[in-house]
This record gives sequence, structure tokens and C-alpha cells, in this order.
Amino acid sequence: MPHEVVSVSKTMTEKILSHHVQEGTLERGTEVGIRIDHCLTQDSTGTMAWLEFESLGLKKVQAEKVVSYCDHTSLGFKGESTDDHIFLQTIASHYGAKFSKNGNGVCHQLHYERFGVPGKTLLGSDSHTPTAGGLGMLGIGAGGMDVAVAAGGGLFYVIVPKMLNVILTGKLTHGVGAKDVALEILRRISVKGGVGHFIEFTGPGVKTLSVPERATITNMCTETGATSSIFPSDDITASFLKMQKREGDWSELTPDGDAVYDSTLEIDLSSVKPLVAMPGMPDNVFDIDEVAGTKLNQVYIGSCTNGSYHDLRIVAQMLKGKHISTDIDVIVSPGSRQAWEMLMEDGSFLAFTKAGVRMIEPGCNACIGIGFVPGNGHLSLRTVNRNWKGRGGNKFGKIALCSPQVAAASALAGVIADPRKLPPVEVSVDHLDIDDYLILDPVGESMEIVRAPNIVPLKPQTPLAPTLAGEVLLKVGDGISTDAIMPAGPLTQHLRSNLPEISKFTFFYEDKTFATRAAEKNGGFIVGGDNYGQGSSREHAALGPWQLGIKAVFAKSYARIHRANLINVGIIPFLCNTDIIDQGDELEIDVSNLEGDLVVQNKTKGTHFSVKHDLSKREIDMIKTGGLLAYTAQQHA
Ligand code: MIC
Ligand code: SF4
Repeated sequence: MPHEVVSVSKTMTEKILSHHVQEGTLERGTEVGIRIDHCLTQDSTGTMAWLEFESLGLKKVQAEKVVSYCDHTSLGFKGESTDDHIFLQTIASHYGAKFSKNGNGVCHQLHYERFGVPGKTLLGSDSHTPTAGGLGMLGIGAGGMDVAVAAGGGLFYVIVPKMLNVILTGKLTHGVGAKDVALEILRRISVKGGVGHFIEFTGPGVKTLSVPERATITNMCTETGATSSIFPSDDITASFLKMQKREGDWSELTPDGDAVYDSTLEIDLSSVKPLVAMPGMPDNVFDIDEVAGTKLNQVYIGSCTNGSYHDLRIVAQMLKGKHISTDIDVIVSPGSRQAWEMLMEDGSFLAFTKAGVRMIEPGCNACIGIGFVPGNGHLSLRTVNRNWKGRGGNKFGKIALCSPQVAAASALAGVIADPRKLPPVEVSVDHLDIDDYLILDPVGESMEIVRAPNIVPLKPQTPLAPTLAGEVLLKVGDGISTDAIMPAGPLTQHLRSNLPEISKFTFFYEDKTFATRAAEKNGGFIVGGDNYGQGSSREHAALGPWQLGIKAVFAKSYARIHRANLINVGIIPFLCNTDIIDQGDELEIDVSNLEGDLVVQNKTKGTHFSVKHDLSKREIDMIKTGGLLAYTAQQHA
């Protein structure tokens, strides 16, 4: 039964949620079940999502629009990836979803360009799904199972978070980009500052930003841990949709004048400076003056953060008639084929190649370490959104994050350089070419699904045992990302649809012996610190441990998507002071009554300690049945 919202004046997020709530009452801090209008998935999380959808036993997708994209391994660096792409194309078509072929671009940019609708909800099996917030659409990242259930017409459950209002004033100045605004937010609130929040952008500065610039900011708000982030839908959104020949999709979205926010942050755009996030974490942010002159080995411009035509045109103008430094390698990889073709049409493509830039087809590729992997000890400056250890495919390579403007100036200099020292560049976009040739409509049930041997169905989810016992197989520190739990890149990217094989790489960069030890000991426990599982939505970071028999995780706090993914596979995310547990400790816990007090026996130390969890009634039921798929099947029965 849909419920009405209690408060009268609403934020933008509350307005959208109030039209989508089907279960629960829309109050901050409580769980609601919402209807999802659009679902997106991609080739690295999509094979699992589709296998999970299949296990629901439905004949076709039920959500209004489901789009299955191929972008992460578009270059098919191994035969298994190519097999995955064919599986995805045929299964999407069979079950009634649209399919975006390799070379068409990155799901997030494509979705706001070609499908996004202000005021609607989008659930994507990728953490950067909030990119759609640049268009006034509520995009939320989730694990593949949640997306599979939503594609099948099921509800998505989310705790209504607190609302953070970022008030923008002023206007960006010469050499400063929307990326610098995102980095400024990260500098101020850190990679944990958005946890438990929706971020809303308001204020007079909003109208000075184009839709692609807004999408850069909402894309990177993911790195603050926020559930989602959103801009108003205004006349700038309307003219963007008109250029996309989708003016009929526009509607206005603004917060009520007296909408209540839990906190506010003011950013005067005219005072934002060029910034760089140095290796390690996206919030390791420095003023350009502090890092200018740092020697570089590579520059990579593109990705779902800064791959828009708007951004790449700025870079082309900055490089036109000049040469990049021959001490470094520079690539440009547009976010979509629309951007790629516009760059050809206006002569930018030639400006790039004449400058010495290597042009790479639209897609993710280098962002997750498929190609252009930094060398040992090398520093790669990138317009992407993540820079943790191993992110670019080599744990001994380093990644720094910056705007397209800083990247262009640095490409010319061969060292980190300040774009304000180059002449100003003005870019306005007044038309866009539409070319949807590589977006396929579904055929339907008559399409035969092609499955190569690498497409391995999941083992069944089994009910929770009354007692969990085993060894602490690994203890890690604070801020462990899902990239650290399950590395992306050349090691594993071709094994995304083969859980028995990919699970062997669980914690590979942290401790190469983890998977073998887990297999030998028939599972055990993992101990983490704060913000455990931050970063990508990759459910393989939960599926891998599940496959290896991990029974529970103990951590101080969890990142939202990873917490949900653990529950979806039946692993309990316990909360406790993990300082008192050591690797190698033998633990035992009676979980026959998850609603009651829970005490862990530390058999090695001869002590006991109490643990908590923050599971809702629905989540406890899910854990008891073994996970989301078993729970959904039980509900259907
Ligand atoms: C990422 O940027 O880390 C990814 C690769 O897009 C992931 C999804 C994945 O693991 O495939 C994400 O952000 O969710
Ligand atoms: Fe692709 Fe990188 Fe964006 Fe993830 S962050 S969707 S890998 S471009």
C-alpha cells in the first residue's frame, strides 16, 4: 500500500520518493520500499545481475525501462569478456531490455544523454548511478541482486537518509571545472562525509552549470559515501533534453522554499581553485600550487566523470595547435559515441591527434585497469573518480585525480600544471548529434540466450545455521574498498560471470593466501574497520567471500552498498569494536535468535564480547533464508 508523506514541504529527493514509496512511511531514518522506473546494468556486474534475474523465474522485465550496457571491458581483452558480451546481448533481448553495444560509451553518461527523465527513479548495478542526478533523476547504485529484483518489478528498500544541502553561489572562473567542485566537496566532508545522506544542490550557482557539469558533480558525490545526489531540473535541463531530441521528457524539479535540510554546505563557485586528489583516496585533495611541477608518466582524460562532449571540447581547445610532452603518454576516451562523433564533427578529434594524444573508443577500460595500466612507481593523472591502491590495474602504480582543465595543462607540460597559466577557453554547446544505432531494441522470448562455459550459475542460497564458528581469516584496517576486497582490472575482469574462479582473487592485493586458507578451513570470519566496503557496487566483493564460505564480517561501520550486498548473500555484517579481535582468533556465535542479545565466544583468548547489528526485520528474514534470491523465491511461493 502506498503511503503518504508526513511533512508538507519537501526537498527534491522527498518529492521523487513520495511518488515512488510503496511500503513504509517517508520519514528520515526509516526504511521504505520504493518503485523503480529505470534499471541499468553493465558488463562487469550485469552477467551476475542477469543470472540472478533468471533465477526469479519471470518471463520478462517489468520495470518501465531496463538498459543493459557494455562498457567496462568493451575492448574484449580476453575471450571470456567477449563471451560475456554475447550472453548479455542475447539475454537482454530475450527478457525485454534494451542493449547498448560495445563502443557506444559508459552507462552513466549514456543514460542521462539518451534515457534519463527528471523526477523518475533509476537503480543501477554500479555505484556511479547517481550521475543521473545531473538531470534531476534520482539515481541509486546497488548490487546486481537488488537491480535484478527491481527489474522484475520488485521494490528497492532504502533507509530514507538525512538531507545535505549544498548551496552554490557565484560562477566558476578561468581554468576551474565542475570536477574541482566535486574535489572541494570531498576535501571538506571526506570520503565518509556523505554516508547516510542524500545531497541536493541548490542556490544561484546552479544555473551557471550545464547538465554535463552537474553530472560530473553528482557522479563524484558517490565518493563521499552519499546514497545519491541531485540537481534541480530547470530551463538548462530542458534545453539539454531538447538537444537530445527528448524535450517531452522534461518536467520541473525544485525543492519547496521551506524544505528542511539536516545540514548545509556553502560553496562559492568563484572561489573554487584547481585541485588535485593525490594517490590513495579521492579526498586526499591539494591546491594545484602545492603539487604543481610533480613529474607525471601518464594523463588519461575521459570516463563517466569527465567524458562529456562539453569537457572534451574544452580540452581540445586547450591543446589545439600545441603538442603534448613526449615524456608522457596521453589518452582521451570519450564517455559516449555522441561525444566522440561531435568531436569529429567540430575538428577537435584532429586537434587531439595532431597534439599527440591517443584516441581510445568510448568506454571504461583504463579506468578500471583494462589497458593503459600505470608502470611500477609511475604517477598517472586522470579525470576519473577513484585513485585507491591497485585501481588502475597495478598496485605499484599511482593515480591522481583532476579536472579536464588540469589534465590538459599537465599533458602539455609533462608535470602537474596550473591551467590558469594558459589562455582562457569558453565553450558552449548548442546542438548534439543523435546516433542510437548501437542501442538495440529487444526481440523477446524467441531470442536464444547464448551461454559460453564461463557463464556459471550461482550455487543455491541456503538457510542460516544456528551457530557460526570458525577462524578470523583476515583482519584489515579502516576504509577498505571493494577494489581491495575484489580487485578489478586484468586480473579478474574476464571472470565476472564465473564466481568459483573469481572468488580465488578475494583480497588478492591484501593477502594472496586468503582464498586458499578460506577454502581449506571451510570458511571463517573477516574483521574490518570503519567504512568497510566503500567504493564500487561490485557484488563480487560479497559473492567472493560467500563462495569461500565466509560466515560473517565484524566491522566498526559499513558502506551502504556493500552492507546490502553482504546481506543479499546471507553474510551478517556485525558491528563491534574490532580492536579486541585478532587475526587467527577462533570465534563462535549463536545466531538462532538474531533479534536478541548476541555474544561472541573468543575461544583462542578465552573471552567473550557482545556484538550488534542494524538489520531491519526484512533483512533478518532475508539472512535467515540465505539471502535475497532465496527470500524473493520464498515470498513468491
Ligand atoms: C567502478 O568504477 O569501480 C566500477 C567498476 O564501475 C564499479 C562496478 C563494478 O565493479 O563493475 C562500480 O562503481 O560500482
Ligand atoms: Fe566505468 Fe570508471 Fe565510471 Fe566505473 S568509474 S563506470 S569503471 S568509467
